[in-house]
Amino acid sequence: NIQACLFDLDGVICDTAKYHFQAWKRLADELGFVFTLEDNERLKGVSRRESLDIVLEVGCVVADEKAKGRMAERKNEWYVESISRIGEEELLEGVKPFLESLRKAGIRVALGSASKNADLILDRLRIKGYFDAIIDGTKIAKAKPDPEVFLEGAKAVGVEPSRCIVFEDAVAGIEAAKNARMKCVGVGRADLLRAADLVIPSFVGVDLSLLDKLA
Ligand code: G16
Ligand code: MG
Repeated sequence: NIQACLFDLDGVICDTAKYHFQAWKRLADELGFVFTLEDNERLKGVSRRESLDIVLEVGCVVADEKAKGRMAERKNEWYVESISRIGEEELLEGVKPFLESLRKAGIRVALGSASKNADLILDRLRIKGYFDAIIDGTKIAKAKPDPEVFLEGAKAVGVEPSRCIVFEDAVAGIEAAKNARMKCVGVGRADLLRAADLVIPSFVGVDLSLLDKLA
């Protein structure tokens, strides 16, 4: 039986990708090159520093470590500025009712995100209380597809990996779940998320019966 649900943040609970995009685009504008929404797709689930390397590669910009550190910091300041203003309305549809039903059923809930701003985002979305554990970029060393973030989540809520379901929108995240020997539900397009055990387009109408399908 499933005893815990582990959630990715960006693309599963909230569409923070658009705010990451705005901030990276602002950096690209300053550096004098074009950064598109399509380029931004490559940054999903990727850590801040790795994202910066991809952004600089798009613009063919070469920079030393010190300059890169400053760029990543400025991007983050702009990003934090925008997410500090978000509210409950940014929660993706169906997420809150599903979190509520998990709570009522006594299923443990954890976050497994690459973001170092996860705490702030959950706060702004007013859903922090639904999480028994928050494992984010401040607590892990190895990025997805490494299973670390989800294994730590399972450990934090005291549940065996085989009794956990991961909800993910990124291919690397699904791989991370598989590497952790957990069940995985892809959230998004079935053609892109083939490696998941099951794919849902969104959480609209999703209830506890989903857990039985994967048990
Ligand atoms: C998220 C986003 C990534 C972002 C990363 C780090 O991952 O998908 O685009 O680069 O967090 O974010 P921050 O700069 O806030 O530390 P996830 O795992 O929640 O999908
Ligand atoms: Mg994601």
